[in-house]
Amino acid sequence: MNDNAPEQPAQGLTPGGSAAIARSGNAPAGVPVMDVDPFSDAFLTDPYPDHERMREAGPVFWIPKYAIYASARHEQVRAILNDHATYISSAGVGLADFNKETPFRPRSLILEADPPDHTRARSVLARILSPRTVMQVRATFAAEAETLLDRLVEKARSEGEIDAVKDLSEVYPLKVFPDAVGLESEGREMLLLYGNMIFNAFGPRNELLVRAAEKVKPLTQWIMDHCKREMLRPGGFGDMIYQAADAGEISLDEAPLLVRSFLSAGVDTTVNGIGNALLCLAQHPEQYARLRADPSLARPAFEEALRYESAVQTFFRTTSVDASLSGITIPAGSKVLTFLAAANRDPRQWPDPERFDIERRPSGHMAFGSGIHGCVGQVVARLEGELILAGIAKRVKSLSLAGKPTRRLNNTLRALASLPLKLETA
Ligand code: OVM
Repeated sequence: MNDNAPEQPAQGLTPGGSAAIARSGNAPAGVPVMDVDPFSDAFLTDPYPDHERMREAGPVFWIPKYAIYASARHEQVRAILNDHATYISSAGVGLADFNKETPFRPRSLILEADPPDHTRARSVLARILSPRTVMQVRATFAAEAETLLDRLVEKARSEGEIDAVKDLSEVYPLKVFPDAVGLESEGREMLLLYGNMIFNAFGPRNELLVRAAEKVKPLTQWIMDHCKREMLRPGGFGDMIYQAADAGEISLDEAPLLVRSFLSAGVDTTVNGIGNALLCLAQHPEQYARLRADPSLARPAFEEALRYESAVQTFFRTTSVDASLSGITIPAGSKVLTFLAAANRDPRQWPDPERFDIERRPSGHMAFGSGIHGCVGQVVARLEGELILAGIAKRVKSLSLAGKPTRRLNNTLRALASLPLKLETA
């Protein structure tokens, strides 16, 4: 594709498009039916009671409103994500079926691809985001966390409270990750708007998506402009993709689209991972006290927050063949919705799942997905989470809500608009 051309928003971003209407809502025989809209404001505001109903409905169930199969249990979500040949990604990992409608943007070479295409892209990004390379940015990420948190402690002292979203969870990832990618500072707030748009675009064409998509043209133009080699600092993660193209691992046309994956997936996810972790700690003071007493719990605390309030709540797959899951037949070409966040509170998997326990060590949680598409940036995400939580634990005796947190509803992300916090500093 011509990477100078603006991405085509296609027909995909206006309400009442063909997809949802064309499908039939007739329930397949023998499959439990859940009359639920997982993309409604009510569901997104508090998904957990519905998650429980969905897990109890059965291992696999049917959602008539969208004519899709779904699973909310850990065992089945894990099984789906680990059978990438049956449950494919190249037909899109949102509600839209790329075999039936044009994707709203050129498809991601890693997210919306299957082997063998996926494998090449994945190995380039996996090397750039490997523990070894990420180690090289650790000191910089740590210094930025220290500087920002010192400033916020001052702000909390002089103003009495901070907004942990506007002052912290949106600030830190927007600084350190794009810096590491090698993006200029100017205009970075575009990344948050773009993230909000693409994560809404995995859902239906509801009001959330329509509103987020109003700015789709200038946003995609800005993003694609900044994926060009000359816009990226030599030696950064973005430039490393172009070096992989120089080495012949990927083509030069593919490089900007892989940079786009960094800019798509690398900010809004960690913004909300960190924001949600701070909310969890503010709501569980006894857990914060344990972190305060032992800041080396920052990493397991962040992990437990990912399980308990997963930033990415859902992803879809599409069956490539007639599939059989827990005795239920899912015909070829079906969209299957995996409720990652519901799997993360499945009592079949986790003892006392509704308890936020920073010493739980919840290995096997689905917040980063699982299988060949499992989050390729999880080393970076964990680093950011750890550094922020450890930096707070060292400075702040206790934290508490200074007001009611507000949500930013998104079809895929569990996101906060504001989180007023009082910080008691030593
Ligand atoms: C991508 C992409 C976009 C959104 C999310 C994501 C969680 C990847 O463009 O590759 O992974």
